[in-house]
Amino acid sequence: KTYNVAIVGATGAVGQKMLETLEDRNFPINELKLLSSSRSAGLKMSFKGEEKTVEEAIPESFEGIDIALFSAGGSVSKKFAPEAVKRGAVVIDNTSAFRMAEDVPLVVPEVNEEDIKLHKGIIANPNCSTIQMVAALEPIRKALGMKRIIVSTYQAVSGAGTEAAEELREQSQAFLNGEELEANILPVKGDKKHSPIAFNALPQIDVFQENGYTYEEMKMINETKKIMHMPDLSVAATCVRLPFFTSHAESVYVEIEKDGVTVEDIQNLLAHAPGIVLEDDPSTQTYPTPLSAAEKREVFVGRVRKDLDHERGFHMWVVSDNLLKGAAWNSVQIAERIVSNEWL
Ligand code: 11C
Repeated sequence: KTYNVAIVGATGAVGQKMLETLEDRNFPINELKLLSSSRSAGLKMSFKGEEKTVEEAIPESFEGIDIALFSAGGSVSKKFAPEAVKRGAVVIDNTSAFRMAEDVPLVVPEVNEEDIKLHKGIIANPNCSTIQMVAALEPIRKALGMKRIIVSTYQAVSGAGTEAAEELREQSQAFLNGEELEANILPVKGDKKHSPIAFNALPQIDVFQENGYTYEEMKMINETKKIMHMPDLSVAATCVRLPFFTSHAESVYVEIEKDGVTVEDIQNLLAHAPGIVLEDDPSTQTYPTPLSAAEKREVFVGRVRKDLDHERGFHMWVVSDNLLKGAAWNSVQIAERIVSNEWL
């Protein structure tokens, strides 16, 4: 059986990766539609050696579509996802538009695949930094229970889109030429003030909320509780943008429920968990980095240590390609599970 698939936001950083991932995975496609805003309509993209023209998204674009992957910003999803659902498509939405809505499953297949079948037309793909963290923590939670998470992130510029990546490139060149740095995009496009990212670290990802946390930090906190079905879990997050292009890295502190657990126990759980690769050997300086994880679909974990003061506390380093597992691959993975389980 084959399916009619649409990508909305096909020309964006994530949209391009969705196209590549559908091709790499040989997803059973009958017809593929590439949709975008009027600005990118007419651009050509290649799929399985064939040139395809990007079309402007309109409600009628979704006639006959079985699965629509959205990654063109929250306002586009809010406008067009209901139109797609009305026409019989299942929407996998990679924006924050519907993530916290009660009747929308928020899914990382390694954690809560079963939630997919509760969908009423829309399934939300979580924020990239949330996805890799919950994928790494799920095998630990399942075996040992979990009480608290404290996470600090080290996030790539591509998370803020292709313009942010271009800004890092231009600023880096200017910095090395001894020129003044021009900042127009980061930390947040459209916010009041901009700061250089090249050779810098910005402790702001997305806009500030009233409680002093950023929206990115609140996404990590709220989405984690929803995905893991743990409304009372303690989660704290600090999200920081760093000057590299791909992969988010995270320093994760987790407090488990069980006593007497060793570092080896945690490493064993991670080594056998789906979608996780353990790269952890201090004797050979083995640990994942943003560069080593880039262009790969898995979540990489290293630096597993026991807290020196808390018997049930563990620290670890979690790295994954933010555009793949953090976005395009997680979305395609959800589509694969829908198809294989007939959850359309
Ligand atoms: C970033 N995590 O790195 C963001 C990008 O809610 O899907 C993804 C935003 C989202 O800036």
